[in-house]
Amino acid sequence: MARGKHPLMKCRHCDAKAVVNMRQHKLALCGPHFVEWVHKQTERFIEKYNMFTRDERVLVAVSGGKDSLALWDILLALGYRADGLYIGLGIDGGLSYSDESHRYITEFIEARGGDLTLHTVDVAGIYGASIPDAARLTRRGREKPCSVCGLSKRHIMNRVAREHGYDVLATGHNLDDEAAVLFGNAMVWSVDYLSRQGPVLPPSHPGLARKVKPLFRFYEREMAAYAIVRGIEYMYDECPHATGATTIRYKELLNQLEESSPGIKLQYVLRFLKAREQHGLFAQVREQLDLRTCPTCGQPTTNDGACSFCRMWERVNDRRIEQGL
Ligand code: Q46
Ligand code: ZN
Ligand code: ZN
Repeated sequence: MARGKHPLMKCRHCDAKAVVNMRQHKLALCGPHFVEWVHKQTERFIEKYNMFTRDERVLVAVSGGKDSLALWDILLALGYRADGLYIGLGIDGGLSYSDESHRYITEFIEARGGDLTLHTVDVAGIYGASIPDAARLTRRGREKPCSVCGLSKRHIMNRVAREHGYDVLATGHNLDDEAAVLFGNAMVWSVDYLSRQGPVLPPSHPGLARKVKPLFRFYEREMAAYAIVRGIEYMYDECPHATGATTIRYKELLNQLEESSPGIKLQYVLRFLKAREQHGLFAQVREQLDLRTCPTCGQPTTNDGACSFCRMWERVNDRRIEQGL
């Protein structure tokens, strides 16, 4: 777990051996001090970016991976009112990827006495087809089911948060995710995304939850270390459809830069956010975004008429009927 050439590096705060060495912070810590540091930092980020308060109800989107389970664990440890949401996508990959993911979440809950609230949405059970099947039935899934998947996850998260009255929807995106997405958006100057990407996304419609990413300043390897130190068992494998994704290539590229310039990924994201805030970058784009309300589901859309989610599932169900499925 410790990185680099100093296997016997000591913790900055005690005599114990460090389990993690964060070069970008010039900080090496033992297990207990690292956990304490992660908790304090998360609390600081939640306050600094006005993410949520202890009175608000938080819905954490959990996938069974290290980041989302670490996030849930941290929020519970800090005393926030955090419940979980698991979306069963119906993805197979050797042994069923989705079933395995669900198993890790169930174990996480059992390890904490079983007294946690988890909302589970089974996509096939509710909408009539799993994500890979829906992708196959529409032209969207010609190569990968990711666009069908992303669209559906966004919609379901909004829906569950609204139906159950959550103020906030929290996801486990870490710094590596944020930097890679920022890099991708900046590569093609996707001003629309660049105007919105950040640790807090205010609701665009009444009744929708605020979206927050409390872990966005932690490196991916820090979250892996946190999960291990805390004894959180998590789904190690990526979704089988993630392989070859552009984001993964960007992550590798950014890691090469990080190797020679520790901290560059963090600066890249933080300075972007600062420049946008201080100089009003992309503010006009944000104002011009013409959001309407989908007449079918009531969620925001840039479409005239039904949103992309409703259109897509209507097509899936038409095909299912045509094909007698
Ligand atoms: S979008 Fe694509 Fe992910 Fe959905 S199909 Fe798998 S890789 S899970 S973040
Ligand atoms: Zn220590
Ligand atoms: Zn809709």
